[in-house]
Formats: sequence, C-alpha cells, structure tokens
Amino acid sequence: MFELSSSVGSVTAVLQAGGDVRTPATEFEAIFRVFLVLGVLVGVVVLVYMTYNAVKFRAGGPNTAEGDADRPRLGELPTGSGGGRKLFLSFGLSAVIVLSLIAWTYSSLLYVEGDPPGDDALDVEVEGYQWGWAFTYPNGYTDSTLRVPADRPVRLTLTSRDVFHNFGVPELRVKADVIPGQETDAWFVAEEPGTHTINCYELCGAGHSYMSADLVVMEPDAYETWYAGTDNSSEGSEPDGNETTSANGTTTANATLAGVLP
Ligand SMILES: [Cu+2]
Repeated sequence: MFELSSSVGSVTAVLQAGGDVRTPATEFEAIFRVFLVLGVLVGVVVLVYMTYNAVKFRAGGPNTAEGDADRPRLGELPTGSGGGRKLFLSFGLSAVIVLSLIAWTYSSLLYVEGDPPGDDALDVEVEGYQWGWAFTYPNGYTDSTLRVPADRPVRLTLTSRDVFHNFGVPELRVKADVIPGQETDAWFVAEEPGTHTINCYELCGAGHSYMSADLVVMEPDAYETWYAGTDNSSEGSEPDGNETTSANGTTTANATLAGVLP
C-alpha cells in the first residue's frame, strides 16, 4: 500500500515539477526519477524485511527453540492462511504498478517521438558526414555550428552524406540515428542560453572522435538578429570532406585525418 501511494506521489510531484512545457529533457528526467525512487523503495523494503527475518530467526535465537511445534517437516506443503488473500493482493498490486509504469513510460516516449508542441518550431536540416556536421536553415543558409533560440522547439531532419552516424546532445536528451538515403527526425527545446557540444555516437571511421560541433543557444532576440544577417549561402568553413574539427579547431587533428582520407 505504502509503495503504491508513494509512487503515485512521486509521479505527480515530478509531473508538476516539469512545468507547463514538456520537452524530451523533462520527459526523460521524469522517467529517470520515478524509476530511481521506485527502485530504491523496493530495494529498501526487500533488504529491510530480509534482514529483519534473518535476525529474528537466527540460529540459537529465541525463535529457533528446539521442539517448536509449528516447524514444518520435510515434504510438508505450507497451507497458508486467509485463502491466498496476501498472495492475490501482492500480485495484484505489483501488476497494477508495473502496468501503469509501462503505460506512462510508453506515452512519454510517444510524446517525444511525435511532433514538437505548438506551431512555431524552428526547422533545421542536419547532414552528417565523415567527419562533421552541416546545418541548413529554412532560408538555405548552411553552417557548421548549430545556432538556435532559447525556449523554442527545434525540429531536426537528419540524414547522412556517407555512412551511419548518430547525432546526440546529452544535456538536451536528444539523440537520433543519421543514416544515408534516409531521413530521421528529432526535436528539443533548449531552455537557457549557452553552448552545448554535439557529438557523433556511432563509430564512423578514423575521425569519429573528432566529429563534434557546437550547439549555441541564443537569446531569442539575438538569434533573430543573427538569422536576419544570414543569406542562402554557406559559411566559409562549410565542409568539403577534409575539415573535421571546426568546432574545436584542433588543426593537428585535421592534418592527421587528412592523411587517412582516400
Ligand atoms: Cu559519425
């Protein structure tokens, strides 16, 4: 009983803490917290009950006196009491908790997999290549740094120029396969201005470890000003396959990688 009420309590607390904007980050955070709380709770109950019984029925203790009349004999089946009510209750309760968790988690995942809320999402096309990222905005401008406004959903359409890659920004809980000849999508909301690192999470060749880019989250006004200044051309450092580390600018790595390119 106490497990059920605390789990319901923590679910509601987490959902309320998420505020009114549900983003992939808040969804995954909620799933993580609920499973952490429930896991700890079940673990503590099991360990405490086990320790209690181990101490109570320890060898030589008051509950193990010789000649105990209630002690079962070898081969004797326990008859139990209460017509299996305890068993039914524990199985029933567990089933309710497990099924609710499955339903709730699955609905969260469907929400994350679906379209971003509202109709003001920024659309950016992402192309992964060996070894870097190219971001194309609605006006056709292409850049190797992803700039987005804070507090506004960003919808990414991802594809690859060559081999399998995987686009990921751990802080924003966004991760998506990047596959040649195929388009995948993902979305996120970056609530605060700042800089995050985009990495490739699919081993894709010698330059895989250097396949990173910056995600710059800007104040909405600053973003609009920057975006108005872009045209449908490409930034100077737009990749031609030999540039791999524009994000962190390690030229030695560039030179090394240029040597392994066909
Ligand atoms: Cu890659």
